[in-house]
Amino acid sequence: MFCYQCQEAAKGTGCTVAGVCGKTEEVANLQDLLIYTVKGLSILANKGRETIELKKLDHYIMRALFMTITNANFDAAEFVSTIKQGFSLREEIIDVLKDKGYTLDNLHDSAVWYADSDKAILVKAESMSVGVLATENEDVRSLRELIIYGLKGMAAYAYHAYNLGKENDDIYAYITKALEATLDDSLSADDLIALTLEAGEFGVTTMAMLDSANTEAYGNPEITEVNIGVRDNPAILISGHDLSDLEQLLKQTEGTGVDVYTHCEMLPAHYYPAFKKYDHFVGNYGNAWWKQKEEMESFNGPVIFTTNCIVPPSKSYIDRVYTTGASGFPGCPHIEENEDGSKDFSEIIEKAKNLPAPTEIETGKIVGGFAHAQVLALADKVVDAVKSGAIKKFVVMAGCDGRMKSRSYYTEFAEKLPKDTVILTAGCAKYRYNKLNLGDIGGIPRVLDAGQCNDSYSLAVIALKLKEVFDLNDINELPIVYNISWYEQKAVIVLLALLYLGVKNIHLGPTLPAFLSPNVVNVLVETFGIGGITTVDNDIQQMIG
Ligand code: SF4
Ligand code: SF3
Repeated sequence: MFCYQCQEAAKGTGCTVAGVCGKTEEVANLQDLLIYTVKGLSILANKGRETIELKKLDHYIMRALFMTITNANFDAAEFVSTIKQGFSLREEIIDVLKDKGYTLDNLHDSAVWYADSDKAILVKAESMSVGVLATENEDVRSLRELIIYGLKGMAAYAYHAYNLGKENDDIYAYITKALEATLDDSLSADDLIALTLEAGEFGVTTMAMLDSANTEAYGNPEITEVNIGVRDNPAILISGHDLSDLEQLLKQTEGTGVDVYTHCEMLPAHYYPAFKKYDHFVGNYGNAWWKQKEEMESFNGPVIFTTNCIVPPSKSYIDRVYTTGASGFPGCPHIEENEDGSKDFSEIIEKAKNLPAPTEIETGKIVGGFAHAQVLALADKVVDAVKSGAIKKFVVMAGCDGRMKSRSYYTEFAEKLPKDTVILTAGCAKYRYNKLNLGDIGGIPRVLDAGQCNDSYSLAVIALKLKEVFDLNDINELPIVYNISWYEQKAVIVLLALLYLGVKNIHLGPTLPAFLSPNVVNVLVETFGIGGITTVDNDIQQMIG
């Protein structure tokens, strides 16, 4: 195996024996083979995109990409079965293409390879020709993987929007175009860079689509105090990013005596008006994903993962872990979706009834809900605070959290920021500083949480609006600096989206991606002023002055 897609890649270069994330060699290889298979399917899709119906295939590709995101799915059997599903879809599309008179000679191996048994699939998965290292030139490999990781993030966000009834064929067309391009040896580095920027453009489109899917279904997030304590009822903990799963769980638990709590990236669900009507939607339990072992242990009730980030569960609670959507873990029941998108969570609810209430690990409240509509409703106040000098700078600290000790940098950074600065955040990165009590500036909290990582889109909308209000030509003239932390591939699409919007001088930490070769880093530095982080004092001096 060779995997270097996340921030915790072994030795800062790549995992080669087993994943630091807990992914086995077998699963890593199968993920590569699934990506290889969807590249082949993309070649076929691109041939007929203008003339044939591709919805089923596009949905398959979207879910397959999402399954390979760090910490989403650890289930080898699910990857084997998804690859086999790819074979059937391939046969279907080949038949349709042939019927329409397309010639299908000399297809790339990714579009024709076949294995007639699970064992043969595993043998193919081990082959070096399907993995990341199949591309020998490290710069080409770097750019290809940067694009693929961006596509994984894009697919994840598109999947959530799709679950709420929104999709966009242009996004699917870009995904298959880009996947095929990652096999094309005739493309130059410049071609691949152009394709990377296009990923950013479609990243913005996808996040905007998800934003409208979420807000049209559940209303605009509003300032909300979220309880972080517990009640004395049995309960279910829901984690991940999928709001439609949460809605279904809330409806099905209503009146059962079972409470529902959010974990990690599901916290922002509390900010949506539509979920406030559920009295049994009690609060948020715990912190970012990497603390889940201790927190899920003390939660006592069933846990449902709707997406990443799963940490391989301990024996003490694995029998109460469930997955759904693109997530999976061997031995944990997977709640399948019915044809109409509905899911039956009754098994989990029954299980909860027989388990003790959560053990209290903290008490109090945290405040969030500062997505674009809420911040723009406060625009006058914000603009006045900037004009009067009460707010000197906004610091975007969105992104992911992770288990590396060096991430204490972000807590210290937040603590040491001058009192006339406001942190704009989104994603699980917030858990490094959202319970610090950093105060407010004239009633505006110093930490404004827009929501999940995809709600980084909200931060971009806010920046663009401020640019308009202050009558500036360039988004970079705003008093906003970016100190973003990343972990997995959703952060890659968020970063590419910000670059597409013209944001410069983003600091990215706690380390730069292992998948960026030195030459690709140079391009990002020269073109976009991207930099890493140093020490808290240095960086505050440099970013805030
Ligand atoms: Fe390693 Fe990250 Fe890949 Fe897991 S996802 S195998 S930790 S690089
Ligand atoms: Fe966190 Fe996994 Fe990225 Fe959605 S939950 S931000 S790491």
